[in-house]
Amino acid sequence: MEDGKPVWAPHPTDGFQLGMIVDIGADALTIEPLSQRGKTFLAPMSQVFPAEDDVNKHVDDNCSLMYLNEATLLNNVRVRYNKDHIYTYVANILIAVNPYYDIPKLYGPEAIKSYQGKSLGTLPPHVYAIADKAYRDMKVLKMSQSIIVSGESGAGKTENTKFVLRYLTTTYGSGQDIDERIVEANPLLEAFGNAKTVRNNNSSRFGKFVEIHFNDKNAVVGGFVSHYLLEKSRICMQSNDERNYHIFYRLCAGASEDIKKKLHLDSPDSFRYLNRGCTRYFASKDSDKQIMQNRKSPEHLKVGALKDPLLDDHGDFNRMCVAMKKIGLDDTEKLDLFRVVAGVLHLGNIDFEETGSSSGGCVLKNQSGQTLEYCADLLGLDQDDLRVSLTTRVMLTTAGGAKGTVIKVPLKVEQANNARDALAKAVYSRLFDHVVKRVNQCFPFETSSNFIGVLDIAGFEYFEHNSFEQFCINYCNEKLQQFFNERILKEEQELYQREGLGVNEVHYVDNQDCIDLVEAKLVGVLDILDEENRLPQPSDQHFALAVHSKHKDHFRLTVPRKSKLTIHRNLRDDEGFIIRAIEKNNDALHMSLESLVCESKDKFVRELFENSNTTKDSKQKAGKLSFISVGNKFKTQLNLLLEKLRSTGSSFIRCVKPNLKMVSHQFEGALILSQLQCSGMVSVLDLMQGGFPSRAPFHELYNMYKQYMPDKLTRLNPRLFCKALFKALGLNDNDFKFGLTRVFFRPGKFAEFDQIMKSDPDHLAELLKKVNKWLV
Ligand code: AOV
Ligand code: MG
Repeated sequence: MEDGKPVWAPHPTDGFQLGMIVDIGADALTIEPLSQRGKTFLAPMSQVFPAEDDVNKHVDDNCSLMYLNEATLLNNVRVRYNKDHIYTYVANILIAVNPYYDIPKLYGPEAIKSYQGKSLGTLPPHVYAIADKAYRDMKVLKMSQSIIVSGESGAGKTENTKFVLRYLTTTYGSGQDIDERIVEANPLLEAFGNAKTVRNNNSSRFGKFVEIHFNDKNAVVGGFVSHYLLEKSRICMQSNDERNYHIFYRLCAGASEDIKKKLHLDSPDSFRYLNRGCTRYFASKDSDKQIMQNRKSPEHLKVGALKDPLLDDHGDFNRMCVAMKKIGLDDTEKLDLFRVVAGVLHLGNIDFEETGSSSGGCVLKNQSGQTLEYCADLLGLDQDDLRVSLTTRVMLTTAGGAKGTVIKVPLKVEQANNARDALAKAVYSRLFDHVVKRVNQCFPFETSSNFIGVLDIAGFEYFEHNSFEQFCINYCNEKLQQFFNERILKEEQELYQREGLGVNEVHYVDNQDCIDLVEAKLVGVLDILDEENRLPQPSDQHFALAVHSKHKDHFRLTVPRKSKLTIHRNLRDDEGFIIRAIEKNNDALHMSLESLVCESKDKFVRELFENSNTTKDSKQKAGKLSFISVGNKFKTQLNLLLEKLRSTGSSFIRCVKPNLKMVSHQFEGALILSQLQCSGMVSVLDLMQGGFPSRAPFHELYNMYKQYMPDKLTRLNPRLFCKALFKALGLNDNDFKFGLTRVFFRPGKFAEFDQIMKSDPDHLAELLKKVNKWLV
């Protein structure tokens, strides 16, 4: 840092502020903020960064700044955001800030056209530019590509994913139905897999990898969607101010009277699965809209989620129906879906009460009779069978090692409630699987040469109480972070080596140990959890103890409070995970419930449960509650996904949420800074600052200036030509390095070079003469 120049110093809400260094201590600096002359504060040396000369200047590619650090990155992103330039590059990585409003013309047909075939960097940063790069890489390298979109809830992953899909199908489609279907599948997937949360009114509660497949002529031939981990707890219970999946409310709001009657639907308020965990709301006044937007006001807590003024369930229902039609779902199929959704709602309304008899069991409450009838009817079940399966459990006695007898054990009220909820979750998640499968049938392809896959999966989540879902999501993000490190950091290092630059080793945080802790065979958290699940009486406490005893001195684990397991990520001070994992790790239904739905009179319901691997298993064990591991299934899926990603070329989009209020034009610096840090961007900058972030292949420079060159020069090979050019320009030797195939620039130096080259043609001609002279 130079004397007398402002620096970036920490600021509690803005992230950084400009200030002057007035004193230098042993490990802290005394800073006088520019905005508050005369006042000073102390800042740790490591958190004060040099600022660019002009802090109002912004650049498309952050690497063309002189100082690459988290403060200049944040400032560049801020200046750009204020001008509606929500996209910024850091080398090839795209940062996308959610604008929370529709920026005019940003995504329109003209924008789509303009990015076609253009190299990254020739036009302003854009998600379309990344999509086009993926396409060109696929075409040129004859290799499948993936685009990894990450960021926290509400950062804009799903919206950007949709822009990529729309861009690719519009630009490189075959002009047939398929193109539109790939885009129109989204409203359907979102209806069943998205919900309103406090962080996002349209939060995806599942992860997805959407592949667009291309033929040997590089035209779109079809698509394929893989999905990961639908959040099941939401089906039966929602937190304050959150909602269940959109489809439930949309169906209640938008279905025709005829269908409503058939499905015995009423207002969402009459269903337990929709009216718990959220406060009631009926009116839809403008004043309430304001309340909803001001999420911190106490009034906000009063208006709730059932009829949300920010969501238009009726309109959304109609839009969803249009999408269903476009992707080719007929009325029967539509009704199949709606029937099961309604069945789940009625199932949730079944209530139990103690029998009062000595057996200690429970029965259905009187008023649940009608509900039971509706539910059984809609799901094609026998009323009595459903009643019995919900209130009893089949057990196998193994007295004296003799062949067991099957007995029916009555369930307590709480157990019956659990059985009901487990059934609802099983039915709904199977329904979601079906929706994905059905969507896949609408863009089939016979042969595919390559694909471009877009990954839209939730980023790291840290709540006050972190449950098994957060554990899985964060585990997934550790894996993706490792992939990112591998690709960006390792590859950068390898490039330097390949090009013979003689740059010292690049350092980055390796998180393999954290991943091992979760997924290692036998001793990893997931396997220990499975082991616990298989015990006759598994418990969260015992599980937590087992993890801690197997990893006594692991630096990422802290000593448990009761049934608490804390895994530290890097050096973040986490809230820790309170894992209620035992139940959530098990996907199996009681055997009697399982066989009940498997033998449904309703063909559609029966098919939902076809190939369910529990049936055989549970019959073998005759009544024992079988166990299907959710965690290990996810691990397997995730490892397959990573294998796939590793076999493709990759691009990264880092989405950023600008504020917690979900409003436009509000840049909360500190919040954004932490997202940039978490996404690994800051490590990338460190890497770049010490290295050569801008580079240009010799042949590109050569081609760029060939037409101006005297004959003698065109006979030179591109590398020699560049050497001559650089010599003639009198560039400082420290600012660039010649590799084997390209020239590398120190931070900010490519911009200087570019400036000279782009200056007027006469000037360029003069320079080229110099080149000529130098050669002679
Ligand atoms: P997410 O996918 O990252 O969250 P979304 O893509 O659903 O976030 O974005 C949240 C909301 O922000 C959207 O519903 C839009 O209203 C708005 N938004 C996002 N990107 C844009 C954009 N480019 N232009 C205008 N508005 C935008 V989650 O699924 O919760 O992790 O689980
Ligand atoms: Mg999403």
